[in-house]
Amino acid sequence: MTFVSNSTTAVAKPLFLTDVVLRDAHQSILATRLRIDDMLPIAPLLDKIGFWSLESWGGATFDACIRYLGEDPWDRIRELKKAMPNTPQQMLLRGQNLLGYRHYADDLVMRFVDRAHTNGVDVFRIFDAMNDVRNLETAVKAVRQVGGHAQGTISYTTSPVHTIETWVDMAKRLEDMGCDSLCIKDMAGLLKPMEAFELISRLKSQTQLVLSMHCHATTGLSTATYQKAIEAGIDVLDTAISSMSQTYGHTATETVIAMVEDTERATGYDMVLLEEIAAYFRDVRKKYAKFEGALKGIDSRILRAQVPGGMLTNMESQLKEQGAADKMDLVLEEIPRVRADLGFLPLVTPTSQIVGSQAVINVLMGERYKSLTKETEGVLKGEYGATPAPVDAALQARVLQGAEAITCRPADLLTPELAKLRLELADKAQDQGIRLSSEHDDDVLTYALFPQIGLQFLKNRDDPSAFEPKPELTAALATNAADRGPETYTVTVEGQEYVVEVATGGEISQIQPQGQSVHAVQAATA
Ligand code: PYR
Repeated sequence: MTFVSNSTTAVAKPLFLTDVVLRDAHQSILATRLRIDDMLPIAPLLDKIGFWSLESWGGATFDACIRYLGEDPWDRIRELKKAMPNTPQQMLLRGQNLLGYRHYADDLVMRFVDRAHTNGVDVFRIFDAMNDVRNLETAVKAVRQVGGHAQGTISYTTSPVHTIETWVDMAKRLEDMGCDSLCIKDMAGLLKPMEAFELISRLKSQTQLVLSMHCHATTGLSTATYQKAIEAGIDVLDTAISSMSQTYGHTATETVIAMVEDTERATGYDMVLLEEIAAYFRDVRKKYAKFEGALKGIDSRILRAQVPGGMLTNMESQLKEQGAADKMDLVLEEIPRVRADLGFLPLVTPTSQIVGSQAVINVLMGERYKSLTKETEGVLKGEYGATPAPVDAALQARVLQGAEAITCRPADLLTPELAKLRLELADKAQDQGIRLSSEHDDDVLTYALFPQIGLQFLKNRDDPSAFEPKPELTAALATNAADRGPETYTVTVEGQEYVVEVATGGEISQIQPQGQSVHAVQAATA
């Protein structure tokens, strides 16, 4: 039976999905630790589904690759693209912040986008943590220039100064800028079903943009919100394969497929293949158990604190390190206060870290703003762009000390930096004996985004011992396996008895004719 949706918009096309398992799902659930070795075996199946796109690069994965995994992020996107030629590869780009935490000059943004596209990125989801659309201009221009798909983004938040008009106005400006599509990015999972219906209906009637939506599941709202988004005519939804879904992550891919089955929005995706993919990640996930967050179901604190889930877990560990885990409730009360003083900015990288750290400092010092971080000062000076509402005037005056705040697009004040960085890295490479890759600018961009960690990575990239060890089975499974140890069997082939040793992983580690040494067998078969 086919159901017709009660949408206000005439929609007669399938719902499309972007699966985020290779980027945001493991960023949210496994502290960004998923390695390329655990992605490639399943890539051919992922490539068969027909996803609108697969989010596989960007966000925090670049940082995690060079800081923890010893993996070249540029190699990663090349490998992924090669393994999934039929599916657009999508990245999350932090506008003028690229994949780092400060604004970069325009020439660096242009070159970064160019290299990302050449290496395999097709769809660029571009956001700005302040929702200052001027900070998206260069990246959007660069994506259009290289022939990629530029997806502008609304970093969804709630505050007294944010209304539906705010979002519709922002969407129109992104459309005028030349974006090919628009994403409503709900990083904290705050968007309620009826609000989503209203917002999407308005965006559909007032823009021509293809609409995509990204909701985190942390508050438990995401699946209901997706249902209303579908009814309002959303084109694309972000989901994660079921075994890597929910908690700090996203609504499951299979759930949404089932929601629209037998309706005019049916996806046509193959559930049997998806079950195979889910089974694969169910096993892979076990290896990364030590990176799992504590959350089992829904974190209702987020409905009150209005912060992304990742920010809460970061703050919990920050407080634990300071021996102040009991101060969490005070910090949760402090965050909205700091956010209001900083002009109700959305909380997403890097503003979530800026507001979170300042709130922790305020609570630990027992006095609000006794000490200001460099980044809080940066927001007050206008270094990150325009805040949604004016910042606290007294605090701003204290930081500016008579100087003028920045009101232009901050990157207009930055001089080109690529040529200088090329020379700087070449010098350092020569001094420190660092071997640079043949795609020299990929290394330059790694160094530009992360001067210390990037240089360390380039120095050590051939030495796995300089990074986290590859995850193996979970401790419990590994103990069981280790208890068993390798198994030894005696088999008889054509009258000759052979001793076969089978390692815990199932590989045959030794075969020797009864009574001979392994050494002798190797010599005999060489
Ligand atoms: C990031 O910038 O990494 C996010 O996931 C928002």
